Amino acid sequence: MAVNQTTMGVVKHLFAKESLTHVFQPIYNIINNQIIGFEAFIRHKQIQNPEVLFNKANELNKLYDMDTISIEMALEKFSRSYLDGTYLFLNIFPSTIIHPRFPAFLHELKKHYPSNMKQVIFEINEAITEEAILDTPEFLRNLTIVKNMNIQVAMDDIGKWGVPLEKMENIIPHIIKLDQCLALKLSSTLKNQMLVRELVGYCQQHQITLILEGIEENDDLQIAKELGVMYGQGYLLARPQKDFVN
Ligand SMILES: [Ca+2]
Repeated sequence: MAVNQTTMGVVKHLFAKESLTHVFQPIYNIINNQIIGFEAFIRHKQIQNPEVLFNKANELNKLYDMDTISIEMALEKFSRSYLDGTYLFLNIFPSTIIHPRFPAFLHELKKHYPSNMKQVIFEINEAITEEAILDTPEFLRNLTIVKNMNIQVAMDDIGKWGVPLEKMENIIPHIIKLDQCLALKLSSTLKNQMLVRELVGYCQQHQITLILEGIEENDDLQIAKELGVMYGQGYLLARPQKDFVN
């Protein structure tokens, strides 16, 4: 009993607001060099590696709690920054979206931050372990609740595990984010150039905004522009930072 209580106390503390913080990475319109938004990345004060953190949360069955605490904290900070016309990109796991408490959580968010909801974009993480969730009726039903609240939906990490075009037809995202594996050495990798060009065409046809992640070299940025990419993110443009900087 005593052991259990101690363990529970440790777990609770592990995912408490006091243990968590964020860094924010700007996302740019690469044509006019303006910031269009920021992606929030969760950081833990004791667990430095985010992957270790997510695995730990998963193992302790706390992924939903951590995901929703993270979303609320980032939005709370964003709401105090008064960044009109700028978007806040929030990572979310498919398992969070299908959680029974998720619709109520969304209503609470809307109650507290009514004027910021239209600035929120949920980035649905393409974690390979949760891929099957994307096809479930619960997922698509709760996604409709998200969209009806004027929250935009982005599909994250496209290209990392292949390009799930059939999933996009179910999800109908507003945005897709191309994984950094496509940006890396883009200027010298013909295969990736062809894929990016194809996806730019697909997005134009379906009125989806495309963002290329992981731009680190100027040559790759220039090629991305030539291929028709309008929005980008990556160390070359700006690193994640402690606050929103305009
Ligand atoms: Ca992301």
